[in-house]
Parts: sequence; structure tokens; C-alpha cells
Amino acid sequence: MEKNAKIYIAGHRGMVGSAILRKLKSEGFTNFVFRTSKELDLRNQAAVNAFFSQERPDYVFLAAAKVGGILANNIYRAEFLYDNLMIEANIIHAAHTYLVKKLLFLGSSCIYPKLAPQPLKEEYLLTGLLEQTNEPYAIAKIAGIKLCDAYRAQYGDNFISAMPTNLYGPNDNYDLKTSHVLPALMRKFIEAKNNHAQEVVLWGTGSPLREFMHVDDLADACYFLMENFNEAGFLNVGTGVDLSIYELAQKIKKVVGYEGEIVQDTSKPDGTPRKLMDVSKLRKVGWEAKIDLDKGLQMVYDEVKDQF
Ligand code: GFB
Repeated sequence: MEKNAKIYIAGHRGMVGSAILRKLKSEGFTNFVFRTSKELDLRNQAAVNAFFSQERPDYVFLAAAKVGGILANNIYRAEFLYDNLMIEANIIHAAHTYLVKKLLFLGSSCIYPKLAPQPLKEEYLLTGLLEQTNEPYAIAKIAGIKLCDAYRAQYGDNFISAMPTNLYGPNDNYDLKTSHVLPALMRKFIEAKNNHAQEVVLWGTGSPLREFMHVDDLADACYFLMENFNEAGFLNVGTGVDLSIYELAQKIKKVVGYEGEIVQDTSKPDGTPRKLMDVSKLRKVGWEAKIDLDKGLQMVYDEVKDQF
């Protein structure tokens, strides 16, 4: 990407989009175009086309999405499917129509079959049934990958896709009903410590295994892929390391300095038993994560410790 290229980050106020913006600014890019969701409803095709026709971006980072944790995915099934399908279809089609030079589409590790072998290799896509709680989101994200591939195959558009593992970092969602596990536990432990509460409640059994990556690492990978990867399909983006939800809770408890108990609420779902990315393809292309979980948890704690 040329340093003066016009770059559109869809979702620039979200956790991922804002991290990409920080990264690009630090690399010397200056020519950005943004719209908030109030200014531009990405589910509205006419509005998206008018925006692309007016702004004509050279490069697009597609980080806008309806996202949330296991409960939000399961409750708002219609929005997770409809909003995500509309956002990606409108942007990818407009990027084709208005001659965008390159587009990066972002998905999620939940695109893989629930019981796929671990670690998850890119070729396991569409080899089995999806996890029920996030099937709508996964179907939308799989459609996004296939859209990029179809425009590349039929028209030669340079549209690429990356599937990050579970993310955390600045601008995460800390609403306990809709958040992912890491910000939820960070908040629960901080509040429990401040309120001298006896216990912190962990949803599910605590046994599911998850991989967590700091969003600054993802932003670094996105920039790297925009510069170095031009192929159909997609690449996993992760750390290659996982741990159980219970182990994650223990780590967060320690970082926060909370001394009470951890109890389970098994009325809440566990979701996929394990979601560990195989990152060997990404390593071959030349990128590796740099922020380990202990460091990342400390960074997050330092950012949010006075917020709750
Ligand atoms: O992060 P999370 O909501 O999503 O939950 P997924 C991960 C695991 O942590 C589940 C448990 O087993 C939860 O039951 N957990 C324990 C908690 N305590 C809590 C808590 O207080 N809050 C939350 N949220 N979880 C999502 C998908 O799956 O991951 C999305 O639904 C997306 O589509 C995203 O792919 C990255 O990792 O299970």
C-alpha cells in the first residue's frame, strides 16, 4: 500500500478496526476515510454504494461486524446472520464495483466444524456441522470468505480473508450479557475485588479450551497480510497456544489480585469444546504473534482497572 493511498476501515470504532487504525497510523498512513454506523448503515446497499462512489477508497479493511460472546450469538441469531451477511455483501460488492485495489475480510475461528480435529487447519472448513450457539455468525463469515473467493475467481479482484482466533484488547465490550469471556472475567474479578465479594461466577464447566490473541497482534497481522498475501481462501491468525476457561479465570484472578472463590454456572453453555488455530501457514508466509497471554492480560488490566 502506498503511504498516501486512501484507506477505508469499516468498523473503525470497534476493537479490531481501531487497532488497525492505530497500526496504520504508526506505519505512516494518513489518508483514511471513515463513517460511523450512524452516518452509514452498512446493511443498506444503496447507502454503501453511494459512499464508495463518493470516496473511491484504494484499500478496504472489512472489520465491521455484529459480534458478541456465546450468549449474544445464541440469543440474537437473526441479527448475527442478517447484519453480517448484509454488511459483507454490500462492502465486497461495492469494492468490486468501485475498483478497490485490495480488500481484507475478517472472520472468526468459529467458522470451523464444532468437532474438527485440533489444531484447526484451513482445509477443515466445511467438513462437518457447526457449533449450534454460533451457527448464524459462522454461516455469515463463511459466506464472506466465499464472496471474496468468487470475486477473485470470476473478476480477478484481490480480495483476501483472515480468520482470527478469540481476540481481546482496547475498546473491547465489557457488557456482561453480550461480551466474550476474557473481558467478562476481567470485569467480574475487578468488581468482586472492589466489592469484597465471596465468589466470581464462571459460565459453563470451565473445561472448554480457547486461544486468545491481543488485538494489536491481529492489527499487525492484517497490515502484514495486506502487504504480503494475495491468495484465494483464507489464513488462520492466532498464537497457536490455548488453555481452559478455568485456567484463564485463574490467570485473571491472579492479575487482578482477587482472593475469593471461583464457582460455576452450568446452566450457561460451554460452546465448542476446543478452538485452537493451526498457524503454520501464516508462519510460512512470515508472521508470528508477539504478545503472550500473561503480558496481554496485564496490559488489559492496566487499561481497565479503574473503570469498574
Ligand atoms: O468468549 P465466549 O463468549 O465465546 O465464551 P466462544 C467462551 C467460553 O467461556 C464458553 C465461557 O465456554 C463460556 O461459557 N465463559 C465463562 C464465559 N464465563 C463467561 C462469561 O462470564 N462470559 C462469557 N461470554 N463466557 C464465541 C462465538 O464463542 O467466540 C463467536 O460465539 C465468536 O461467534 C467468538 O467466534 C470469537 O469462544 O465460545
